[in-house]
Amino acid sequence: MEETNVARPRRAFLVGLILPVQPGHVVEEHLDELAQLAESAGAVVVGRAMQARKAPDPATFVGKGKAEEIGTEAQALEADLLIFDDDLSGGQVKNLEKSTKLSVMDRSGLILDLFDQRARTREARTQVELARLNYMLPRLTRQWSHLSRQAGGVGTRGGEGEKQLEQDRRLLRVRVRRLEEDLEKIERTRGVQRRGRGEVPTVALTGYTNAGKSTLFNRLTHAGTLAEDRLFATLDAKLRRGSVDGARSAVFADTVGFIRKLPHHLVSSFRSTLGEITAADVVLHVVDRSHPRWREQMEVAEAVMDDLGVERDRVVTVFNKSDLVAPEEPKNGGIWVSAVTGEGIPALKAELVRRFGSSLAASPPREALPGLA
Ligand SMILES: Nc1nc2c(ncn2[C@@H]2O[C@H](COP(=O)(O)OP(=O)(O)OP(=O)(O)O)[C@@H](O)[C@H]2O)c(=O)[nH]1
Ligand SMILES: [Mg+2]
Repeated sequence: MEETNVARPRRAFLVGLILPVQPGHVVEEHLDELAQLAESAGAVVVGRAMQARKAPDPATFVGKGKAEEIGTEAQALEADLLIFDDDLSGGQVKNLEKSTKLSVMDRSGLILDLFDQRARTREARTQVELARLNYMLPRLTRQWSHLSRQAGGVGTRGGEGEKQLEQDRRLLRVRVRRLEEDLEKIERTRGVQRRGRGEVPTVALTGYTNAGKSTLFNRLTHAGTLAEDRLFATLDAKLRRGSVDGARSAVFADTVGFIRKLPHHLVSSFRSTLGEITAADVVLHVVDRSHPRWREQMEVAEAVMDDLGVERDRVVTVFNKSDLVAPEEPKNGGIWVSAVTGEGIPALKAELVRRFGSSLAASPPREALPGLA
């Protein structure tokens, strides 16, 4: 008899909706990425379905008949989970679970699960919990009354209907306020550490998930940061000193990546981590130039940076993974590097030197820089 402690991975079936604004080939690509997200979260993807409609069905997102069809097909593949690429309402989740007899989640919920798995520090955990509560609040339906225990540790079972729902909401809001206060404290500490770094310029690495930020960070700072072919390998901002020009150095910050359809609450909850980007002297926008959709990925990252209030003139575009790009492709429009082979790194450092001019630190002792890894 075989016995194992490892839980059987969830078997996921993916669902996308083709809309007038979202043609079939785009939905295919979004589902490819959704599959990567699901696999990064430890699930096995067993199949996918798409439906073309003028608009989502308010009750079941896809059509009612289609939902039943998907349920049958997914069960035949022994799926235990349906993942929808777009946001679902609480009511849609409830109806879909009823008609398919499978658990149902959406892309935002999946990203939150993935972040949950990755969060290590108190800051990351607090931010993820806050994002999750903000995600849950508008989706609360009566069937979710178990939430009251999760949220407040108060075992209020057996309450009825609307009253129960109202109580759940109140508990969640109280918890949200607590978390926001905690985050403000953490943010103040970060601010103090940042000021402590004084004259040493900061360079933040940002960009789409899997672009190669951590690999480039390691190359620039000789750090051993986790770089992986998984989405959202990095959650916490990580700081480390790196030399840019002989004896002169800067503080580099590796940060969490972005993705399309990133839940809005996640971005706002990650304010303190993303603060490293807002506060940096120079922001390196790392782009996986070998990715077929690099242009769209760039736009997604640029939109988030705009949201965060990062002025474009602080941003240097870094086209990474040049080793995977056909040699005949013209290498213009940004700084081309390969974080893996080291190609282009001297040009990148030269650009940093040019931007910092005389403000580059003449290497103050390491211990004089608080908050570094
Ligand atoms: N061929 C090639 N692969 C690269 C290069 N840079 C990074 N990679 C690979 O791309 C994958 C993702 O790299 P990471 O550095 O983890 O990417 P990231 O942007 O930090 O990703 P997240 O933290 O998940 O947002 C890894 O498998 C790296 O080995 C490069 O220049 N060339
Ligand atoms: Mg990373």
